[in-house]
Amino acid sequence: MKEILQHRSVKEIEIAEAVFDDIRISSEQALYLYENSDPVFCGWLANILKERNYNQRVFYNKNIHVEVSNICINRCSFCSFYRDRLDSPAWEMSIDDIMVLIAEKSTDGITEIHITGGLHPEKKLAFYVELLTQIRAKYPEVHIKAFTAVEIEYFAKTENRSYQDVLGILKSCGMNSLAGGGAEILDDNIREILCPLKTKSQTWLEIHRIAHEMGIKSNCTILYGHIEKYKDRVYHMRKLRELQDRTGGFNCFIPLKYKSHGNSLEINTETSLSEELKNYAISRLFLDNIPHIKAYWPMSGVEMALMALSFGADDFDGTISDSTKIYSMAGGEKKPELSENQIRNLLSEAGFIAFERNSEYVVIAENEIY
Ligand code: V47
Repeated sequence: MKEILQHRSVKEIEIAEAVFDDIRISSEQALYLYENSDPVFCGWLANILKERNYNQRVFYNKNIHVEVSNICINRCSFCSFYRDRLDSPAWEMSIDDIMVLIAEKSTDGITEIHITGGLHPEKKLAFYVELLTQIRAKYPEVHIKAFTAVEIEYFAKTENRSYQDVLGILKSCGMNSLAGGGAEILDDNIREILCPLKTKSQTWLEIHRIAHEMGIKSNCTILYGHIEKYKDRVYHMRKLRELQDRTGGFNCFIPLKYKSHGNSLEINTETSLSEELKNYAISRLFLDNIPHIKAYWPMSGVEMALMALSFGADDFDGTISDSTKIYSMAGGEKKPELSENQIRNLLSEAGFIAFERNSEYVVIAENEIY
C-alpha cells in the first residue's frame, strides 16, 4: 500500500487514509480530488469502498419505463425529450395505451415500473391516480417507482394541495417510491440558466424529505458536465448527503452526464470518458451514506456503465425493454434493451457476480451459473 501512495500528494494521502479508516471525506477533499487527482487514483479508492460493502457483487433488475408524454411546460434547455404539443415527435398516451404497453413489455417477469414524463398541461393528478389504480389492480406485486419531485410540485400547485397530501394520495393508489430526476444541480443560480421554470433546489429537497418521512424511499441524481463548476457538483452532493443523514431515504445516486444532442442548451461538448469515470468514483467516495451508485447504461452506454462498476458503482439498472426515450433522444443508447441473460453475461465477463435485486435492493435470485 505504501508504494502505491509514495508519489501522491499529502492531501491525497490524507484522503486515502480516511477511506482506509472508513472516515467521511470533506467537501474540500472532494473538491481537491476533482481538481487535482487522476481517475485511476479516485477509482482505486472508490473501488475499495464499493468492495468493502459489496465485494464483486453487482445489482440489476428487470424493469420498464413508462413515459406518459413528452409534452412539457417546463422547457428546460438541456432536455432533448420535451416537445410542445404541435412539435414532432410529441406524444401522449391514454391509460388504455399505457396498460397495453405494460402488458407487451412485461413478459419476462419485470419487478419495477418506472413512470415519468413531462409536465403535461392537461394530465394532472386525477389522471395519474387512475393510472396507478389500474396498474396496481393488474400488477399487485410490481414496484411502482413514479414521478420526480418536479411532478409532485406540479400536482400540488395545480390541485392546491400540500406535498404531503399529494404524496399520500399517490402512495395510497400504489406508488412505492419516487424517481431521482429533476435534481440537475441543486443551486438556483445554475437552475436559472438551465431550467428557470423548474422546481427550485429547496423545494426538490423538501419534497424528498417529506417523502422519506412518510416512508416513501427515493433515488437522487446529478446532471453534470454543462455549465457547472466542480464546486457546484460538490455543493449538490453535500445537500444530498445532509438530507440523507437526516432521513436515510435515498436508495441510490445516479450520476447523469449531460448529453448534447437535440436540445437548446448551446453546449456541444460532452464530458470525456475519463472524467465520467472520475465522477462516478468521487460520488462513491463523497456520498458515503447513500448505499448504491447506479451506472445507468441507457445514458452512459453499456461499455461505460461496465467500467463504472470498477470505479465505485454497484448497480447496473435493468433490462429496460426499449421503453425509455429520454436518452435516445439526447444521443444515448438508441434502443435501450438488454435481456437478463445479456446483463448477466456482460457482468460476468467484466468480472462481477450478478444479483437480481428488487427495487429495495433485496436480492431476488442469485445467479446460479456462478
Ligand atoms: O432530470 C434530461 C436528465 C433526468 C438530459 O430514479 C439529461 O432510478 C443528460 O432522472 N443529458 C431524468 N441528462 C432521468 C432520471 C432517471 C433515469 C434513470 C433512472 C432514474 C431513477 C432516474 O434525465 C432529468 C435530467 O437530469 N436529462 N435531459 C440530457 N440532454
